[in-house]
Amino acid sequence: MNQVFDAIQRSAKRIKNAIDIKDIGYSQQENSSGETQLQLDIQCDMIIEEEFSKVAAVHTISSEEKEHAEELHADGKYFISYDPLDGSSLVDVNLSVGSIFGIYEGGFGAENMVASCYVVYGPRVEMVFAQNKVKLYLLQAGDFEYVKEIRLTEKGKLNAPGGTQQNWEPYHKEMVDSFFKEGYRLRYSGGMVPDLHQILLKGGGLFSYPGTSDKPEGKLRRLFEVFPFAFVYEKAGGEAIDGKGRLLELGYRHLHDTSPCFFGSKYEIARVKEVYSQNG
Ligand code: FDP
Ligand code: ZN
Repeated sequence: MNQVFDAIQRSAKRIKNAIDIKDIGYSQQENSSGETQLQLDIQCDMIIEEEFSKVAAVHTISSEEKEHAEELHADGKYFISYDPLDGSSLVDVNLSVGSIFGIYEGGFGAENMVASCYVVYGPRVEMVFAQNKVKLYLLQAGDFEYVKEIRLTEKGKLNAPGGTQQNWEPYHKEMVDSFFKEGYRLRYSGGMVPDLHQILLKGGGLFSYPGTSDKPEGKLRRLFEVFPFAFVYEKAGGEAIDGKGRLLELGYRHLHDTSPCFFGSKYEIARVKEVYSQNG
């Protein structure tokens, strides 16, 4: 696992660099010197693939950017799903973006998950690694330094409701409003990584991305986004559900399957369960 962790750290530093130096607006076009440039998310995908290729313990990787999984080392034990640059459209407006990693042993699937990790590229680069505990690291002078353990409180103050409101179910809207009526504050940047990171570090709250009339299975991808964050939230003392049951008890049929998802502290998730068991 240490080698996997090291490979993620190396990837994160290279991705940070790629974000910093990337020419804006030249994606898949010729740049001023006549060479074709790669889209930033593709470039980040290649960086991660390159770093995991060096780790013999990694059996297979699956990227949000690619349709199929790719075997790297037949004798390895880890299967890693990753979203190389989540929220990549936010780079253009200089908001935070992130990389997400789900680490499985013996095969993909929530039941095989043994660790997960994400990196936030914001004013600072931070990494959160969840195994038995959830630990925060900060990139400082070229290295990731341990900062602290992250624990969620029982009840938070932030509400991050995803999805197009126009397509929300009426009971979902009522539930979201009920939190605002209780004094919760809206925090939603449109980047899953910084939005969930904020709730974790500010003690708690609710991030929701429900099934909607146009997308009954939600938008966020199980293997690349939902399972890794569900693992982080549970290990930090919170909960992660699809409306009724634990996200980490969901299976998947295709690598790119999505799921409605709710991440939060215990108090908020109890309300989601109450509302969704009566309606969903
Ligand atoms: P994006 O499509 O910009 O990569 O990965 C999906 C995601 O971003 C998440 O980061 C984010 O939480 C969500 O989409 C935002 O979706 P909406 O714009 O529908 O709120
Ligand atoms: Zn994503």
